[in-house]
Amino acid sequence: MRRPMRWTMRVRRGLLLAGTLLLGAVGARAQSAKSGKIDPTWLRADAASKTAEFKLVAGLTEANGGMNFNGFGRGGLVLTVPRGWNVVFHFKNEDPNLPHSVEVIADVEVIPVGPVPPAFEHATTGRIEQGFPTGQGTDVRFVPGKAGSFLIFCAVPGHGVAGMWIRLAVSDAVDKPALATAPER
Ligand SMILES: [Cu+2]
Repeated sequence: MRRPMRWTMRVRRGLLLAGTLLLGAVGARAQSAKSGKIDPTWLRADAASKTAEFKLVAGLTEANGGMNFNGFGRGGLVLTVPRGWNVVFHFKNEDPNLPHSVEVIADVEVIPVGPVPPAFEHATTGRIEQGFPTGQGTDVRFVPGKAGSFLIFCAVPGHGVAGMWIRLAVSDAVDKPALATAPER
């Protein structure tokens, strides 16, 4: 009678340990999912001057090996702006490992490997192929003159294809800018 009891205890202990490890793994996943959250301070709108200012951070989190904007990739974040507003991206690269850049491009089925012409005049950080090193950035100012859906894309070769792009929606149907999450593509 003793031996089976002890065996049962051992199995129980083992199951308990496995359960604890599993719970730990689930907890870590939940935490990383939680980091993909919109911070309301990222977007500032001024209706009088029709200006939308967006804090756009490359490599904000470790998601996708740092190849993310504000922790999002593959279209998981959508900035909507009214057509004809002044759009300002306060771009900064906080990725400790990789250089990054930004340009607004047409919404295409096949994500480009590297730089393509921007969808709007001045809608680019410049240095788009080599990118900005860690801790550096620039302001991007442009006026989206046509409504539609566009991509905010990192043009450093390979980054966009790896998922480093989010969305810009230019709309005639809204009177103020907004940020929202969306399903990743
Ligand atoms: Cu990049």
